[in-house]
Amino acid sequence: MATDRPCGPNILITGTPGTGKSTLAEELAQRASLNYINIGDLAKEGNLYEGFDPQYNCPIIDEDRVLDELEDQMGQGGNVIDYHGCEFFPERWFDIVFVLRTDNPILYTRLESRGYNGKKLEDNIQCEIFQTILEEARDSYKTEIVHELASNTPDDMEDNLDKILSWIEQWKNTH
Ligand code: DAT
Repeated sequence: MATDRPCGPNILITGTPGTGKSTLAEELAQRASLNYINIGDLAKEGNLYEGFDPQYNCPIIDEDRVLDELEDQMGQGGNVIDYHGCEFFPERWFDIVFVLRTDNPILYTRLESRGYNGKKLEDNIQCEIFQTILEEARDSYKTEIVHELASNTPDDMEDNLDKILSWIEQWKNTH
């Protein structure tokens, strides 16, 4: 993680797994010179886990320790956070929240090619059908800072990058 932190907004990129969060957030952070933070990777590197979920065959993130780990850095701004959930972060952390959305057949293919199958695949597809993450974001942050972005095609990705980069420029002009 970078120690020489740039000033700038804190941006949350969230959405169902496979919607394109990491691809978008990494590219965004690079183009805007912000810090990219993938919560899954952070937990893995710091072993910030509190157990194991046998149903999904994956470790359970210790949310309190993740928050402690990030508090100082978030206070300084200039971070792009990438995570498939959003309700456990403090509301004050984020200047803007983007929820990526992908049409079901496209998401299904992406998750299948990632090796998801059975319940894990079905649950993630259901999560997108019921727009669970979008609802979670709207419940957790002021509605005016929550934006839904289509993430089906490479053109969508470029459009989304352009939109977010121009929002960052505006933010910088007013802060
Ligand atoms: P996430 O971080 O949400 O799990 P990802 O960034 O790993 O998703 O993307 C999953 C796959 O989909 C990966 O192969 C890249 C591809 N992808 C992501 N966004 C896309 C888009 N807008 N158009 C086409 N492919 C996309």
